[in-house]
Amino acid sequence: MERTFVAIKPDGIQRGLVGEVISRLERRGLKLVAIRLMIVDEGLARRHYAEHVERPFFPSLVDFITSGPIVAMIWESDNAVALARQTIGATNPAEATPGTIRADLGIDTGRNIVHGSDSPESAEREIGLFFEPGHALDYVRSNDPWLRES
Ligand code: D4T
Repeated sequence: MERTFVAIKPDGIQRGLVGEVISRLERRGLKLVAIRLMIVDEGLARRHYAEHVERPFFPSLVDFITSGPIVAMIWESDNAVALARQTIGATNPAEATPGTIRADLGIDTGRNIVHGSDSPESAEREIGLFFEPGHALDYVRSNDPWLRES
């Protein structure tokens, strides 16, 4: 089993898309194991987006992610990182595949609704930034045999 970090960004909260985003990941078959409504402060924003520190869009990215509440989540499944990224879609909603969250619900890269870790290593790092150790729950979901053959 793999875990990935997904966050609904401030635009997703303000546009009332929390249920829609969670519903799409749930219906795909991923299992929600941790969730937190929170404000991201500047320090956390800078750590989360550290790889982009030299990019021209970095200041606006930090301003945006700190501009209102986000929903931080950990989702679990086989290949959770890849499955979540596929369900979320390409960074630019205008280039994302129809049927993905970003294509169906957005139009602009700077307001792309949701974040998903891009590798298992990133997921581990980001989960560590947003959650205390042991915060994620280990529980059995009764529909698992209907989602996975073994
Ligand atoms: P996140 O990290 O939000 O899941 O996005 P991606 O993994 O799909 O894309 P990314 O790391 O390349 O970009 C992070 C974040 O920066 C915003 N962004 C990106 C932006 O505002 N302008 C840009 O030109 C790019 C490339 C959107 C997502």
